Amino acid sequence: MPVDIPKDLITELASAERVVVLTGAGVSAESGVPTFREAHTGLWSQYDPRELATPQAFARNPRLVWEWYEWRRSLIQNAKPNRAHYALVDLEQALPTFLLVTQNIDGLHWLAGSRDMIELHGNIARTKCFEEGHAVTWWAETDEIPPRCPYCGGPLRPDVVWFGEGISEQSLRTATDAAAACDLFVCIGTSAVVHPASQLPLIAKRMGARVIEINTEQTAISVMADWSILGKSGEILPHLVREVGFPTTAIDGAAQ
Ligand code: BJW
Repeated sequence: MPVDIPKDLITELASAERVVVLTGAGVSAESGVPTFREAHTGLWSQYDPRELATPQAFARNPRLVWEWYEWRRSLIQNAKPNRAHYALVDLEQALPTFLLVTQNIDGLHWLAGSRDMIELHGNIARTKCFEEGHAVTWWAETDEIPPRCPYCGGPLRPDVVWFGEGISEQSLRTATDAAAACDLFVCIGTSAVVHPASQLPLIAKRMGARVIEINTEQTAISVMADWSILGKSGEILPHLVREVGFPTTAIDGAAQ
């Protein structure tokens, strides 16, 4: 049974002109994609990010890092968008100005149908050259792991943003400008501890926006949020879309 959604939140969303949504790994949890920081189940409870998600780790042991991302790719390839992903498509279609900023690299928002979106931390389905950054869609299959860049011979890596690497300047500027100009900022399924994504709700709040959080737990931003709704995003979001009276997409095949 979904939780009660406060009436003033429903009114706020129904009349919002500019909405920015920030999503994190929790949104894909109900699709079977593991989160990062949850005790016992999060990837970082089992794997050391310093050995797998930094450019230094890749330089030290490119094979280990490549194979770990191949394993993650195979998990993600089998995942389907869930009801939270589809509810965000409904919001994009119903609201006058909407931007989805996701930290997720799994491509599930795109697969669900979101289009006004920024993938801040890249996309695991894409590959690029570690040395020169060439975007690569094809490479010669040899015994070498990781494979080599067809343009310069450098090792290939996933096109995701590792710790210590910068976010694309254009994506970050678009996300920051939208956060500063929105009237409602919605943070969903993120622990909100990773910089610079974690700054976006703070920027929005400072510029006068109201902030909604939807998460199964309290997070770093719960205290500053105007509404903090505890629960699964795949349950809360469709319920919220219905309560506001926006058209909803019934997706029977969505992951629960
Ligand atoms: C549900 C749910 C359900 C579960 N429904 N909810 C010291 C201070 C400040 C900053 C730094 C610092 N030292 C270093 C930094 C910079 C660093 C950083 O922020 N580190 C912090 C951890 C301290 N940031 C960077 O390096 C970034 N670059 C940068 O800042 O450049 C300039 C710079 C460089 C160096 C130093 C200083 C400045 C780049 C960050 C890149 C992050 N990359 C990763 C990996 C991507 C590739 C991959 O997937 O392998 O991105 S790390 C990982 O964390 C991934 C995620 O996108 C990101 C955020 O995680 P997220 O999505 O919030 O997941 P969780 O697991 O944390 O939370 C899930 C939430 O869902 C939980 O709250 C659950 O409760 C909830 N939930 N089920 C709703 N059903």
